[in-house]
Amino acid sequence: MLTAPLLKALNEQINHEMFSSYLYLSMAAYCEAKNFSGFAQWMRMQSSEETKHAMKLYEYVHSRGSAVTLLAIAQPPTEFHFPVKMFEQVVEHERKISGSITKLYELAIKENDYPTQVMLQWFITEQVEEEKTAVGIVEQLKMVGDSPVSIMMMDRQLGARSNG
Ligand code: OFO
Repeated sequence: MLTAPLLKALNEQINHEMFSSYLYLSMAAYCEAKNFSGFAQWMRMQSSEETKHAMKLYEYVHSRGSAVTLLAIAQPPTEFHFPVKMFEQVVEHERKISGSITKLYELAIKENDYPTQVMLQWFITEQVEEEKTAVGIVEQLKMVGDSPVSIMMMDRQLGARSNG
């Protein structure tokens, strides 16, 4: 069984992951409405990846004989500054999530919960990858500038993402 503080923190992390999923889905809807279907596709895949992260934690909590409590998901913003600032927002958000995973890991150490520490190592590695990907897109967007042709090319490139 998980200790009460760890269970509470894991429930909160599930909520952060679900909010991430909501945030990226909102970005997808925004891109869709602007007819950037490639950017929208990338965001949809990112959203679905975040749901998987939440479910990974959900399954883990149950595998430890505890029960998940789902918390209310906050409404995400609906307006974004396309495209550079929107991706900068993704980077900023992922850094925040990395911070909450780190806090969770510190708590697992404090609670002497070794299985949770091992489980969270997957998330720590994943966050490095997520931050790197988002920073890479920001850099590319800055490089190509705001010419319509470049944006259309980026739209096509990001639209090729099929895993989430
Ligand atoms: Fe994008 O992060 Fe989940 O964990």
